[in-house]
Amino acid sequence: MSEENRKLWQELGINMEMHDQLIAALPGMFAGAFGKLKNRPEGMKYFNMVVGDIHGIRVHELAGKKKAGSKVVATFCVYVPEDLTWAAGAEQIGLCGGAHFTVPAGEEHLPANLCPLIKSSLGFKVARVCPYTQISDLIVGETTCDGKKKMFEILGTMQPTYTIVLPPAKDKASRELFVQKLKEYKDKLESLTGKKVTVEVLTEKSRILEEKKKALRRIENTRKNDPAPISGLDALLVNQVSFYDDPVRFAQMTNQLADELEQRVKKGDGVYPKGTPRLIVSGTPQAIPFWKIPEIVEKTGGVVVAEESCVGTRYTSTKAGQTGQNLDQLLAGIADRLLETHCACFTPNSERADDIVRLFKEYKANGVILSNLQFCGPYTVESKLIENRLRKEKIPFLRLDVDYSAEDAGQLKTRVQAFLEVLR
Ligand code: BJ8
Repeated sequence: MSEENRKLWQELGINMEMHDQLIAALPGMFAGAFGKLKNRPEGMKYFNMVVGDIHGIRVHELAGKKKAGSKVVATFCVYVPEDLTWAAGAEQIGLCGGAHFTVPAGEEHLPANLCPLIKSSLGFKVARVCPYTQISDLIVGETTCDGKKKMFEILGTMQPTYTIVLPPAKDKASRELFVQKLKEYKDKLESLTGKKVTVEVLTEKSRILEEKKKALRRIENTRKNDPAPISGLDALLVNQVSFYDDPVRFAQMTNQLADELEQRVKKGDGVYPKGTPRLIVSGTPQAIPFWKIPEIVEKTGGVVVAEESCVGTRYTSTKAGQTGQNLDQLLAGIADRLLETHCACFTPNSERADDIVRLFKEYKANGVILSNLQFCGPYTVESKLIENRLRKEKIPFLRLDVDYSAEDAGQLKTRVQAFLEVLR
């Protein structure tokens, strides 16, 4: 651990004692999930390095940008448009919220019977163990679910926080409301950075965002092949890094990985033998360092080939690269793009079931794992409708309600093992 890192963390007000415990635990967690993977692509070295130095290089980079006059905006949801944030002259990073480590700190302010993602997210601030939270000038929340929107009120008492109000539906009136809310967010950003969003810059940033998404789609496309050229664990890691890495460098490194995977596909080279049961994982996001589901699946003889999740296709499938004659048109285009993100916070949300069925077919999958975080109202309740649809389509599925703690791992493993037996 370099002295520069420690100096920066101290300057950011990190609780060094707790942070040391977190940093000490991460290599073991990473090795536990990724250590035994065979035939990992060379291109994964970059992503390993980024995660291996998760609180180092990138935090220094952001600190340098702040010194040069930029601002840092931190988010928890794909409904906060990166291109708009970038166009106002700020950096945008997605905060993790995937660690059990910070759940107890979150529970100091939140009920225990709440989704672990919400508790973990607030816990990072309460425990002061996340340099990304500490370095951010503004945390931008959204009203996707009740737990989150109330959590942002508490977070707002600890750090400057702004909440984008989302409509609960996708109809015309909801769209108009959302466009209005995006305009208000643009104004907020402009007052934060002192820079005006222009048509030219927003168009360019939207193009950069589409380049990043395109690179991720290339990786996804290779996973449609049997044998899969990359494990579900590695593919998830790439998606997780996409939320906090520099977008241009990320696209470049992801395209390099995609070149390698496309070569593998040509040669029929895979990470697991041809015929390994192929699974789609669908449900709540798998934020870093939550690797539990693909880890269990791939250690019990299956392979995850796609994620119907915001850390996955729900994010990558919405096309950026918006164009328009004026800012109103561009913002309307961004609203349309985001409203194609089929999160369970919307009603109705039948498109999500369509997406799962489509992915099952496109990725030549054998089954679907419906993986929802415990106490997540929107996803666990919507699960019933998804299950009905999958039964109708005769698609085998397994529903798992999961927690961040290691306690349910044994039971989950037994259930996944039994499911894979049925698929075989
Ligand atoms: S667009 S999925 S990133 S809201 S799991 S906190 S819903 S109780 S994370 Fe999400 Fe945006 Fe939707 Fe995607 Fe609430 Fe459920 Fe917890 Fe959730």
